[in-house]
Amino acid sequence: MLSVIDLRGSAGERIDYAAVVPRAGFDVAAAVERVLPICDDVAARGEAALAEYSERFDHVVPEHFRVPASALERAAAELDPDLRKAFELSIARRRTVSAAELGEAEVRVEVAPGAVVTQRMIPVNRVGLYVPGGLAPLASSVIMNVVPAQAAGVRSIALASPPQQEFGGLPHPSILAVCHLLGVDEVYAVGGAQAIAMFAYGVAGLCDRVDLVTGPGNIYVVAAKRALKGRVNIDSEAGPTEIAILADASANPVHVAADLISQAEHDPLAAAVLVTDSEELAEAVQAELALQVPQTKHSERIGQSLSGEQSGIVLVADLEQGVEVVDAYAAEHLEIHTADAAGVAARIRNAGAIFVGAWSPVSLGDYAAGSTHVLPTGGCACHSSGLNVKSFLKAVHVIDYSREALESIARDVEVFADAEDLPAHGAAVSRRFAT
Ligand code: HSO
Ligand code: ZN
Repeated sequence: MLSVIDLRGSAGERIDYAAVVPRAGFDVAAAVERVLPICDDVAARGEAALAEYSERFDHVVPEHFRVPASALERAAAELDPDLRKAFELSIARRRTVSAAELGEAEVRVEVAPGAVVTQRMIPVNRVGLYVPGGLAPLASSVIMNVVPAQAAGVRSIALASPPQQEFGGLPHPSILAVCHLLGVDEVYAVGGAQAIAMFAYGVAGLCDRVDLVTGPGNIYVVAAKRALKGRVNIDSEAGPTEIAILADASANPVHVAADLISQAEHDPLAAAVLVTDSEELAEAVQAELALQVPQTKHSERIGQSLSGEQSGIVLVADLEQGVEVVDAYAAEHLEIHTADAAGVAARIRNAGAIFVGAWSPVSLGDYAAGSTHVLPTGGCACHSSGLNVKSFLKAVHVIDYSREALESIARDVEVFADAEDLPAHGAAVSRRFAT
């Protein structure tokens, strides 16, 4: 079911593994062209434009774009008790980890007597969180967006999710229920690029503009985030989900196959990549996939994902080469199923999140580990982080020097400024001490 790429002959060679390992085409640039007119239209015509795009893309226009408080309360009241318990567990664990991520609010350094630089972490004022509707209603994404924002101390939180025809133009009730559990009452039944534009520009009489937009979405959502970056800040661009598994002969093929399938379930474009030095494991996983895929509900899109060019098995000579390959690939999710899983995991530099050993599947991280599931895809893990408390904080340096502290380095500043041919910079210091 998975295609095989054999790299065993090229161990030790200098090859660009990132170009060899398959990856889905995700042409954000082309999508930007398509969403720009939508964004401009929302900026110009506000709610009228939202209604038009809602009709066109979601096939329903909500009675109110702002979800009424009563709908949030009702959704929470009607929650199945077991599901409520699962939500609460997920929230509690993500909160515990978020509190630890927060770190010091201030770092104060006296670099010389009377020369103080303090770094203050200040939350952004207002954020817009996007939660996709798509193939599955991702209530868990509400938790992953909201909890770190709250832990960071963000004062104003707005959330948007597409209106659903079958729920009378409201977002999915499980999304509304989680909002209520988390105390988020500013919720919009707005989806797609138009939701991102609403956040970036604001819509008169409906929604104030935000400073930062976060959350995953389809290619149009990602394109709108890219197009409007600068006007607002964004978290990383999240494309189709990816799982890479680095495994040796000690791995259990039943687990490996189940985990590949789990992320393939998201999207026909999802990527599932197994990197292994064991041909026997590779064969056993193929056999397991053939067994497990037909048994699962969404076997059609899973089959598309696994047989797509973005998925495959990469055979490597040894774990050394395996680490190089997964590092170059920089997967959104990386599972390590090797005899010394923790040791191998410690050597990985590029992955959105690393899942260590047989008992830490990606699905655990998707819902309840305490970690985030909003993670960089498409190789962005080599420069970006998953959504976390720091995503919602700005580092502000506060500079506080005494007269003596400035005077003692005035000449250095002046010399430096002269070298850049910016003498007025130097004068701004030296004038203070001119006699
Ligand atoms: N694996 C997805 C997140 C998710 N899974 C939500 C289930 N629900 C991207 O990290
Ligand atoms: Zn998932």
